[in-house]
Amino acid sequence: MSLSLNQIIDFQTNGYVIAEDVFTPADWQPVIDEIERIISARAVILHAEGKLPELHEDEPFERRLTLLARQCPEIARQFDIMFLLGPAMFDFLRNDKLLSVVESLLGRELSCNPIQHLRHKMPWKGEGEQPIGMENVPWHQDAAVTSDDSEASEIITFWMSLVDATAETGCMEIMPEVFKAGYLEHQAEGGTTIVPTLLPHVKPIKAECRKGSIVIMNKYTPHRGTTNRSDIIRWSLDLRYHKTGARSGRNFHPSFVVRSAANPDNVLTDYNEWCRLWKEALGKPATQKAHRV
Ligand SMILES: O=C(O)CCC(=O)C(=O)O
Repeated sequence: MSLSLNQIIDFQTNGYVIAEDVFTPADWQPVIDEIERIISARAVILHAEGKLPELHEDEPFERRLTLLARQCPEIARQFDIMFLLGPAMFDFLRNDKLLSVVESLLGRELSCNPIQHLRHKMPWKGEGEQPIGMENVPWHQDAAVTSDDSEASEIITFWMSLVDATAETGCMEIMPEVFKAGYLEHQAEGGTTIVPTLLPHVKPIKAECRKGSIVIMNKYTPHRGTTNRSDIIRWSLDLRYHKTGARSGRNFHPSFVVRSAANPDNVLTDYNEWCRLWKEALGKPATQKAHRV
């Protein structure tokens, strides 16, 4: 599914667009099944080690990890794409519907950017309840998590939720049009975030969307995560793509070609090679900063 001309114009005007209902449940299910298998496998090991008393085997995808992590936070550690390296996730990074949307904005020569995450934002009822897992990501531009040698690269963020993303489950908040100001200085204090005195006085929008939709953002669009006040996990993916040949902003992690009209043989379809590239990159000592600050 390509974006419509109006959606492309909205993206160019506002620095974001929400493409609703791109995916059907069938597109997600292999990824969800894979995540569930990984959770079960970790749970069995931690249970055998005596670290996880209750397995909660009958709980659904939207709830089980919270119940397990409350007993044993270790189960949710390094629960991200580059550590899990699942074949269904590799397939999803190359999903045809997704790539057609990406192509609408970036053209025919596409690479998957290594800055990509699977997130499990756990419910938090507020003061009085111990939060588990990921904190809210504060106001930032994604350019701040790329190296400055990639300034000229268009690196576009494709954020999608595996459950409905609402104000209650913790959808993204976005500042429209601000991308035109370019890079705003960030600070490390408080988690890579725009220097508070530089934060634009712009009313943010709540990027609520149904499961199966994509929130697409320019790399200079300020956005932040919000608290999940529901009783389900807000599972989401944030993927990035860039034009093949452009700098990725993380040259020490692997980019790979996902679509090419000019050189179709360069498209990486080999799952084992993808795993090898990540393992090799993560096996090296970290010598460069991942964030600009
Ligand atoms: O998923 C979230 O809550 C934050 C994600 C985010 O900030 C990003 O994708 O850049």
